[in-house]
Amino acid sequence: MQLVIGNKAYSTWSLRPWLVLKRCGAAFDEIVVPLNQPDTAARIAEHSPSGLVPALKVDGEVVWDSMAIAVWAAERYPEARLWPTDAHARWLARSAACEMHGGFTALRTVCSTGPQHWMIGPDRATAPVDAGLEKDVRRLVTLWRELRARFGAAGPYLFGEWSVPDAFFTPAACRFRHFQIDLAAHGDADGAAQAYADVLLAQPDFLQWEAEALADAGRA
Ligand SMILES: N[C@@H](CCC(=O)N[C@@H](CS)C(=O)NCC(=O)O)C(=O)O
Repeated sequence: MQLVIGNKAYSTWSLRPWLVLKRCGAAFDEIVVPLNQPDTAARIAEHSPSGLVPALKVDGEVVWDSMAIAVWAAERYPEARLWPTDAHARWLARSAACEMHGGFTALRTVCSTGPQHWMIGPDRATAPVDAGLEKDVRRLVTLWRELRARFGAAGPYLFGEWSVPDAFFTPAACRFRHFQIDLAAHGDADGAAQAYADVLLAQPDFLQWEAEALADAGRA
């Protein structure tokens, strides 16, 4: 089984299924395609029908798109409990992960970096907080606070134990940290959303990704 990903310093989409597969204890090799290079598109096209990474090569098929890989993994590794076991929690976990997967365009465009910079590691920057970014940050803060308050009793993650939404929200936590977004200024009155973001950024698999990203980028 091979996971085709972009280089770890840049590819937040690749981070998500990588975290999911790690959580499953899956044995997989990485095929890393450096992004922002003249031959990037051609190299991705060797593996992925969509022309995008991530893609998972398994059992003679290619499963592409980060969410499709997470869904595949939940089927293949049911013992990993990638979605919450409680039905109501599971419905909302899927809604939250899909909302992140398909939305938050302002967050992803305003809080974005050029090819010489990345959101992993100690670098910090600022972003202009326009109306679109304000709306996205406030929505994420609200969502995280509500789900943590309702389902978070069993652990520090969004639904208590780690589940797929945590993979999909880890890049948002990276953006908040890198661009120094003060969640308290966007509705996080008692710091519950910030505490959740901190948990995502301290998760051991994420720390491994971050260390490898910095090493790849010559910053270790
Ligand atoms: N919806 C896709 C988005 C994937 C995506 O946009 N990947 C970017 C890299 S992070 C990509 O492959 N870009 C092509 C390129 O850089 O040439 C997913 O969830 O997997």
